[in-house]
Amino acid sequence: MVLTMLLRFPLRQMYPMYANDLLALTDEAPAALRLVPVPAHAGPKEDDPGKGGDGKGSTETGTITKTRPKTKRPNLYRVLLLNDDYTPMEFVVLVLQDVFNKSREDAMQIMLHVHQKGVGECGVYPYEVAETKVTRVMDTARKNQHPLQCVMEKQ
Ligand code: TYC
Repeated sequence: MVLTMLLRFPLRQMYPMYANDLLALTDEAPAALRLVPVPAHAGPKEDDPGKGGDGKGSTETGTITKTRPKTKRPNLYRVLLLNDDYTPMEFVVLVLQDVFNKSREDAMQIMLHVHQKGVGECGVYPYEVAETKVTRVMDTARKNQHPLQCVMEKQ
């Protein structure tokens, strides 16, 4: 009710074009206009002396809440292995097991797919995880003098 009074004057006079929006914030709004239903227990208790609980509702308050989940899904990136003619198959399988936590069987399948098709997906990750995996593959390939290439692309 306090809010209602505040909103009635002078805001409503100052912003007549927002009259319905202002009304929607109050507990006097028709149900269809209300942003948030004011719970029955939000007002003063009838037997609460000193708080204006005189039944006239002079200090009636309501909590206006509008919860909106702020979770954002991260952009995802595919990490891809490229085929070449020189990197040993066994090395690729070990990299897939070590960097991408693949089972021996899955690693073998991915390696053969890349060997036959030219490119294959090792996994899909948020940006920084994907970047770290690409770096690990490239570093270990270079240290072992293999030309194996690993790239990431936005999904
Ligand atoms: N083509 C390689 C060979 O025949 C094997 C290989 C597989 C290399 C996958 C790279 O990403 C790769 N030794």
